[in-house]
Amino acid sequence: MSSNSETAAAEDSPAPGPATTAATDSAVAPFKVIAVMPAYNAASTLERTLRDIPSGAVDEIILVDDCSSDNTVEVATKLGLTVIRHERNTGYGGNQKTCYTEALNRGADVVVMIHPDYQYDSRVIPIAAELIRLGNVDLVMGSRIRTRAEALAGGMPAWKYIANRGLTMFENIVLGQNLGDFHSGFRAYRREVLETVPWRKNSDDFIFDTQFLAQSVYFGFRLGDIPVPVRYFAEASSINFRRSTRYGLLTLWVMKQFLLQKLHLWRFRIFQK
Ligand SMILES: Nc1nc2c(ncn2[C@@H]2O[C@H](COP(=O)(O)OP(=O)(O)O)[C@@H](O)[C@H]2O)c(=O)[nH]1
Ligand SMILES: [Mg+2]
Repeated sequence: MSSNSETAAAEDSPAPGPATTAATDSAVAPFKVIAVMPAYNAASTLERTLRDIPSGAVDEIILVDDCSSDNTVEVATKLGLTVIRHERNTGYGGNQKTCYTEALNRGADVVVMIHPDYQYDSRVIPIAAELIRLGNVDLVMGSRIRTRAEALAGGMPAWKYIANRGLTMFENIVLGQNLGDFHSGFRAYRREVLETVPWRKNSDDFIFDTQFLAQSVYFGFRLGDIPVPVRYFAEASSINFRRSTRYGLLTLWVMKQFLLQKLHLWRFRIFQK
């Protein structure tokens, strides 16, 4: 074989490596990163959350205020964010629906969701965006649980830790994944994920998050995670035992829906495009 025919064969075959997007193409293409913040009474923690975002890491920050009773809107406006205000409280899922609609309308290539309650380490935003830009994954989850000792020392209540471990293990098995934490509030998405997943059909409540992950797996997107240390303090965590229990039971229901849908035994709206 001459070296010429080897070159021709190499040109025909796809480039090696994990990326589906050619790295050279994405390196030159403009790549718009938008951070979205679903906010509810976040006035006292917003500025701290923003301060930790590395400069130049995001092109725009959209804050959606879900009819807070504090002055979240005034603080966010003063800090120069793009602010959208709900006239009535729609819930955490409803808030995210507005966040993603706005981010897509504004041309985001990657959307990073971060809570404005200063719970998640916002310094990792560019790392999550870069993993998506490189083509390694389509959706990045921030895992709050690197080790048990670290999670508990960081202030995660023991009952939350135990519930999280049980649910995450079960979800990994059902969805065929290997994520460290299925219930984190730090998430980054490739635009195509938001364009494909029918998240508008999801709940307006907290279970929106679990539905979204099950849908992402169902539609064939690649999920990955990075360690994101969290802080626990009064303003950063308001979900009580009762609400968490309801959320846990609904998570099991979403897993059941996923299995029935995958096995063609039933059809659920949230898995219909
Ligand atoms: N829209 C809306 N968001 C809420 C509500 N309660 C909490 N959130 C938001 O949901 C996110 C998670 O709530 P949080 O109390 O921090 O939960 P935890 O950290 O998991 O205990 C935060 O960004 C809150 O701003 C609510 O009633 N409505
Ligand atoms: Mg929180």
